[in-house]
Amino acid sequence: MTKVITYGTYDLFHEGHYRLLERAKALGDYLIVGVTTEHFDEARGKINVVDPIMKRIENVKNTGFADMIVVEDHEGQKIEDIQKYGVDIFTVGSDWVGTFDYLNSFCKVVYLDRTPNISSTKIRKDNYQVIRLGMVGTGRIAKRFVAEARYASAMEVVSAYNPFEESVEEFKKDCHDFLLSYETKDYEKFLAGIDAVYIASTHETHYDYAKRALLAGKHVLCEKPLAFTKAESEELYALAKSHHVVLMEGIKAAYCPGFQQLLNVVQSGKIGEIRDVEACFTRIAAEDSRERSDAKYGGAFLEFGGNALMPIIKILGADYESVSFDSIDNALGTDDYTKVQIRYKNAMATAKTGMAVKSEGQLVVAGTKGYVIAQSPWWLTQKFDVRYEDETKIDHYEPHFIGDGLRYEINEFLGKIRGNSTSGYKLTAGESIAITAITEEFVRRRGII
Ligand code: C2G
Repeated sequence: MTKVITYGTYDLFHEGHYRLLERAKALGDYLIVGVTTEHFDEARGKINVVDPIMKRIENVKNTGFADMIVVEDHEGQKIEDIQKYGVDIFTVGSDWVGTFDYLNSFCKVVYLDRTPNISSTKIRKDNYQVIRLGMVGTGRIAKRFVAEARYASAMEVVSAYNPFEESVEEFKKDCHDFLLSYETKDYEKFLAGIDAVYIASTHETHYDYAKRALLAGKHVLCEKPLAFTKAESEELYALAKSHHVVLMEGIKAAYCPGFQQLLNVVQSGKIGEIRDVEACFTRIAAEDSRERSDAKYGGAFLEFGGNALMPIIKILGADYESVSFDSIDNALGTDDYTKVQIRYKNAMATAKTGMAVKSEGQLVVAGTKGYVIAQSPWWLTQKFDVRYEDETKIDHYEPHFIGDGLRYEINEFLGKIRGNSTSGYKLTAGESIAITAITEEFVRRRGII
């Protein structure tokens, strides 16, 4: 009996998949099909998969070609499977020619011609209306956004808005290949040409730009801080709801797979009950940078508070008893360093932010049985440990991570727009509002508003 094996994601099952399986089966007597897990796909850079694994397995099963279905969840598994199941032929589509030649030492490798003009990517593009996205602000982060947006399925960055023409000119030099139009005067005109907006302008402008976009029926992905008051934040989420559009606060770490895994570990009971969360986010910005020289809206807390507060609110919730701030200010009166202390009934938390102070960007979650530590930069959560009283016992996690993290945030935004991920559990409206409530305490105490 000749045993054949093939692997794939089989997302949005199509004729190309069907024909591949049909020919794979014809190569022998017994066909094994490996279907990838979401986790494995994410690790190999496929972050746009739509169908859940059970549906993808069901679709393969329904072809009637597979005698056995296995789940592929890690690199190196192909060799294991080939040996375990005594496979004679490994086959895959011709888009992979060369990649799997190394399997020749274990069995025969056959590349089958790929069916032309059909792919999951194409179906996603055809089925989904391409989201036309406009960016507000053309600074550093906008540049990063454009670069990462290339990995998004069926989304195009089509325009940018910035009332400061010099900034637009500067930006054009770097990104003219990608952007079609620039608007420096009429925000409503800019909104008319897009479906969604990414707001990456200065802090104090976020609320107004977001509100006008929501009122115009546009989806909004807004950099932190979303707003300066809880009431404004609530108003924005209510507007998004009543206009049936998505509003998401761009706190990147919340959408990174490693951070989600860290939360799962924390919530699994492994480190017992949580008693302390400490998160730090610092950067030494140039003295003449906006972040340091804007006497009103500059400073460490307004820049990084959202990042450092996010894990605290995610882990300990919004039901705290008190919050206090302590800052070291510069000559302009903005904070170079701010520590936020939050007291809960049975836990406490510290968020440290620095704009002219450098410290270890770590996240430590302390529990009654052990602690989780994600070393710098914790917000990308590429590595973290669980440690215990017994220092010889360490559980090390190294979740897969690609790019600079923004692509996960963009992908979540698109998923929500298309209704594939509606729960928004990664950062809920309630959590985002709770972060704004603490920001409000800060800006009120310092007389910023
Ligand atoms: N395929 C094809 N014709 C198409 C599209 C896909 O023959 N028009 C083939 C692919 O070459 C692959 C199979 O269908 O053999 C499944 O395709 P995907 O779901 O895209 O999976 P892929 O990323 O190719 O997974 O471990 C996973 C494997 O390495 C390949």
